[in-house]
Amino acid sequence: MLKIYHAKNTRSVRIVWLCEELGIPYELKTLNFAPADLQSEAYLAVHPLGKVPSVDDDGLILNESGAITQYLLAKHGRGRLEPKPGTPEHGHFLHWLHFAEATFMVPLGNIAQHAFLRPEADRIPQVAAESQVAAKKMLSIVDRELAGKDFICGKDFTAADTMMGYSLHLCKLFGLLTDDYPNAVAYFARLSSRPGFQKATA
Ligand SMILES: N[C@@H](CCC(=O)N[C@@H](CS)C(=O)NCC(=O)O)C(=O)O
Repeated sequence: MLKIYHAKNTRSVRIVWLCEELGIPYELKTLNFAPADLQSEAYLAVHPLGKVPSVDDDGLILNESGAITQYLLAKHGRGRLEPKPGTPEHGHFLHWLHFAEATFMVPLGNIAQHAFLRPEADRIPQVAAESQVAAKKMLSIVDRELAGKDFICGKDFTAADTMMGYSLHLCKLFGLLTDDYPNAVAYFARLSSRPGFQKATA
């Protein structure tokens, strides 16, 4: 059975949520978000940098939330949660799936490090401040994209939403998801009411 290496409120939320949406059976390997677990010899054999998520699918070990998402869709999706590959709609879907991690998570990761995670002496306030500005700019872009839409790719919920939903979950935790972004606020309310999201963030 698929094993998911998960820590609370981390990017592994995306994978647990996707499995819930697709009905993929999985075994959760829950780690504490702390060096004792992430940097243990046993976990470094699964992820050489000691990050989450990772999955072990009958011996195939994968890291990277976007790659795991695409792998699980290809293996179990049967056309669900993505537009037909090769169509313009699929190109759009891939754009938002990857934007959620490759672009949006850059300032959000810096805010996490420089406002919360690092010991106070190691935080650089300017990095946190500049990252807030960058994250707000990205939120504006997402907000504009969502005008008149229920989900990031249109009327249908897709795996781009499980990727993006985690980024917005962090925005909410960091106090960035304000009424300045009404479409994003409504979208996140739609996403976070889904049972799969609730199970993944419990
Ligand atoms: N690009 C990777 C990023 C993975 C990542 O940075 N995960 C964070 C948790 S959200 C982590 O494990 N950080 C622990 C550390 O850097 O020590 C992905 O999308 O899976």
